[in-house]
Amino acid sequence: MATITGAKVIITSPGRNFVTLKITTSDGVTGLGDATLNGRELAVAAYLRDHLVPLLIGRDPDRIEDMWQYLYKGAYWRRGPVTMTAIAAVDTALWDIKGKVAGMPVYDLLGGRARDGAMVYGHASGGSVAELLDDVARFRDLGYRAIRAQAAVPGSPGSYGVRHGAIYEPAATALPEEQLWSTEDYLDFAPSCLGQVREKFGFDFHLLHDVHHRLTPTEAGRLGRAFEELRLFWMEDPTPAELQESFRQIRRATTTPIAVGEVFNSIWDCQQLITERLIDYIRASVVHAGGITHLRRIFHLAELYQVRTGSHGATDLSPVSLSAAVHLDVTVPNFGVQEYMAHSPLTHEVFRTGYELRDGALYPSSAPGLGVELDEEAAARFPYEPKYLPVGRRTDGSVHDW
Ligand code: KDG
Ligand code: MG
Repeated sequence: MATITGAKVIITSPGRNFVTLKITTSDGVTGLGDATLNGRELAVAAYLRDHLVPLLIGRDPDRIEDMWQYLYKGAYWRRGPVTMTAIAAVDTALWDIKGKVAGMPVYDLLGGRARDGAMVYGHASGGSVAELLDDVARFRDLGYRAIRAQAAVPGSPGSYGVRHGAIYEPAATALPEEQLWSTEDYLDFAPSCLGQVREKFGFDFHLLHDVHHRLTPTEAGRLGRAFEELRLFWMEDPTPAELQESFRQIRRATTTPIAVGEVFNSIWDCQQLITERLIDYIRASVVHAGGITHLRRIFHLAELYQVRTGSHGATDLSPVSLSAAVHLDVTVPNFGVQEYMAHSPLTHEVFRTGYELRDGALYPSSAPGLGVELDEEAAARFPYEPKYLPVGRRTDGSVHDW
């Protein structure tokens, strides 16, 4: 029986911070797991180094489900983003190892592909509606079949999702930047902004929009109704989702499909949303929702209720996460869409990936395991840099959901 002989936490910042766990077995096989929690990276690194790595040494890397249960139930303190991201890193690395030992890509270990590739959505944005329209045109020319559209709300410098330069990276400052936000201005602006996208480009592509948790259920219902004639693929994170029952109110108000889940870390965060069909898409991720083992459980629960998947895939999820997501995406019957923001060339100096983007879809590598390698020498050239996500403030100065 092979055993785990080493587990190393690698922190690197090639364009942005990433935490990666690399597990090595007595047979010399290695596996990678993403452990990046944007703006709170070192908490997960310490959880891994100080509390999980000592538990891994000498264990059987084959027993993935048992390892998951051991780390989850064995902690006594359950759930939470730090714990679940750390467990995810171990879980993902063990799937990678199992695939390499079996000589199979992870999608084959998961039962094989239900589709060849996973449709992705790209992020079009603009400092104005005119800029947004140009960006939507660019994504259409690139072959994307699904496009998220965000534009700066006049008078709200804290508008979510507007790219400055080639890469959108909200965790950009050494201390949190405070950004002003007006819900009233946004509610006036968003329907007309997306309306202009449909007016110019029509309905032959999927249009998505991220509200980024900024509304109340009443406001979200009103916005969803205003979006109805635009036939969105989804309205994402209309409200903060701690209060799962509040989605009943949004549901009653509108038929615009709803997607939620990027900040969820366990099945308990979405159990009610799924079983009462209060959402249409579950957006939890491999890295923040306990790894492939736990995300698969969430996706299977969702399948029973005709809720489809739409995993989070911003650039703060490393190429290891993205690869794991695509392996899972191509296997689940209830796949919806995969978020995709290309990582920067600097990030790819450290992470060598095998997935490919073609015709608006990501195709997983057929290499054994996850098909991602981390160049440790390159990683060492990019030391950690403290970076925080912004904090939102209303125009009266009080803190709002960013
Ligand atoms: O770290 C925070 C980002 O991952 C988040 O703001 C991105 O909302 C996001 C999205 O839909 O990708
Ligand atoms: Mg989002």
